[in-house]
Amino acid sequence: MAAEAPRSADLSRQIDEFLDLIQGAQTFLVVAHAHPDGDAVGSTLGLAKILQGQGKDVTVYNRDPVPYNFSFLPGAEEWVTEVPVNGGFDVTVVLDCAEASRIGEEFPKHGWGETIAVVDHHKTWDPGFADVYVRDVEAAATGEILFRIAARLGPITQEIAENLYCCMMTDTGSFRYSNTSPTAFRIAGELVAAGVDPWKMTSQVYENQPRERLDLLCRVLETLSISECGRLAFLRVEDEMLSGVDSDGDLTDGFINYARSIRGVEVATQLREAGGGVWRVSFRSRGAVDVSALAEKFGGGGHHNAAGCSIEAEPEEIEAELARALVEILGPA
Ligand SMILES: [Mn+2]
Repeated sequence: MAAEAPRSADLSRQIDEFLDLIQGAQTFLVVAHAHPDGDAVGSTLGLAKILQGQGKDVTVYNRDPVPYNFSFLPGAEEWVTEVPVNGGFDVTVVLDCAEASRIGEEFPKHGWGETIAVVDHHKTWDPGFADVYVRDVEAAATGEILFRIAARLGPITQEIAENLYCCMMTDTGSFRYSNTSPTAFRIAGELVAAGVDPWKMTSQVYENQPRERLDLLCRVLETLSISECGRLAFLRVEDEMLSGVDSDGDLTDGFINYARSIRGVEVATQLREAGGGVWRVSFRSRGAVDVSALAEKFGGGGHHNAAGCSIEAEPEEIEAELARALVEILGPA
């Protein structure tokens, strides 16, 4: 397996430090952000397989269950959604986020392990959270960084490859977004060479939808509104729409892309009821606008093209406030 050359001396040093940490430890807790997406699930299960291949004991935890379309991934059956009580872990590895708040309220201030390590590609991070960081904001996915780590440890098994391919495929929007770099294609190629069947991955992740998802999409698309200037689109997901819909995971994942796909729209936002008058707000931009900066204004964060935050207010107020903030960023039409 040809290892992808390190992007920078700094990344290489961070990976060395992470590998040293692994060698000296035996029991691991692996966790990613709540509401896990394909990169969070694939990197969690991929790292578990990498560590197990080194003879380590691994507990795979997330506050939320594995979404239905990722449950085929190798190792998904080991995923637990309860904080292990008598863990006593040597190391907790936090993936695809670099802040305690994104893991969920249950995550104790100092983690469960002696040491916390972060592997992440988000811009937003908390420098006081972990002991060891492997951060590369140029990486298309957290799975891309894990590929570099795995390649240092030995051959990439099919089980590792399927999980890391899931990371690459989902975080690049099936190799369509602007983060689809030559490196992303090269790594995806290595993973296919290691045994990944691209059609199997596509069909499990994207063409395995319950009928209820399309029914829900119809209801959510009815809420579509576009600002006067035509550059902002809003979608809303209300609890009521979800009543009677029974599924593991978020059936609304990806709906926001329909709003962004409208000609002239620069930023799409989706409001989702999160209980207690709080709305979880997601942003997707076409590229001109850095929505992570926008999300940070409201206490959230993310990437240039995809970010989110939570706001407590009436949905109409939130939409009006976001429209004002966005027009300020975008300038006059
Ligand atoms: Mn990611």
